[in-house]
Amino acid sequence: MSLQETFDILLPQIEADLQEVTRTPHQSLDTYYGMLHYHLGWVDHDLHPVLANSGKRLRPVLCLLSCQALGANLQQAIPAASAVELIHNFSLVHDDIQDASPTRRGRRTVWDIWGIAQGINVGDGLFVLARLALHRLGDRGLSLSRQQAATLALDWACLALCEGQHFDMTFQDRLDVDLDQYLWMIHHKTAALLAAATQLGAIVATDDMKLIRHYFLFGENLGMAFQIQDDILGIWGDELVMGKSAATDIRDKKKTLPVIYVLSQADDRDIAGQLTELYAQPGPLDNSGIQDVLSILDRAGARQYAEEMASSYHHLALQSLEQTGIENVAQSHLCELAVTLMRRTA
Ligand code: GRG
Repeated sequence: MSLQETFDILLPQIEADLQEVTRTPHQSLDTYYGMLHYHLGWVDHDLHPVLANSGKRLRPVLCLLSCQALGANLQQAIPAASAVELIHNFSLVHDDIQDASPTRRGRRTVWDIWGIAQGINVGDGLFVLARLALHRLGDRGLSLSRQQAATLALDWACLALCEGQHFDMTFQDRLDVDLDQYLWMIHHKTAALLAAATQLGAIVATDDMKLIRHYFLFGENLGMAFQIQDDILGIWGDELVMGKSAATDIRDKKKTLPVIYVLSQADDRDIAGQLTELYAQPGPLDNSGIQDVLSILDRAGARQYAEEMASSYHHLALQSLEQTGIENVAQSHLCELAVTLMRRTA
């Protein structure tokens, strides 16, 4: 079975469970749940059914495949798969507010349509629904100790997300962010939840701590590579494919890896100085400022540097999978998915 065929089987199951978990409990709550459903890509902003971009559903797929690779029935991991996806979507709804982003996945963001107060409330609902989704692991016959391990794994990842987001926000006002600080930030903001996704799949399937650790590290390293790739796409990605304007990360002076690389070029003070000067100006950059930054990044070889860094985390991820010693179809799909993600354009 190909990876695409596996996606075609898994995605409807993930979608059905997400719909079940976020079902409107009473007609009087149609508007509130409608906002959640809007973000999840199932209705338009008048709350009419629509087939919109719901995102890649990468985390639940990673969770289910990790469970299956360890020989368990992936149905048992569905509550965990939904939980990670809902946490991810919760964090996106709040991130859009914090970043004042008007678009996500090619559509207006929740706060842009219904306002910040409602947006916060939609995010909060998604967060609680994620935890409620996870609590259903017991209904699928999972032992109490594995349920507890799963809850802890998700909670630690949520805390890491908040910590990473905190640093990401503080970085916006700083020009002295170094590589280690950047790596710590993306580890928490992004890699922690991908690590939790694969870890949760493994926890559902086994008590073997070593194996669980290998799957955790697979998700973690993949998450690092994934975020660096996101940084690259945020600067050089295709506007239409990405669903948001190109180079917005430059306009907003985000401290992404290519930028940090140039700012930390102690041996080329000229190029670092030029970028510092542009980034020290107040407010977002205008088009000519964006072009100047792009040309500096180009001259410094910043894209190549970031691509090499993404590729080294990608190799570490594949190494973690190899160390499990497991060979089966689900395991090959995990490898293939990792390779596909490195070639993604959105
Ligand atoms: C979890 C308690 C708790 C708080 C969250 C807001 C916040 C604190 C964290 C923000 C974290 C964040 C937005 C990280 C970005 C991660 C990332 C690379 C998102 C894009 O992921 P994709 O490409 O998205 O998988 P799709 O659209 O495919 O779902």
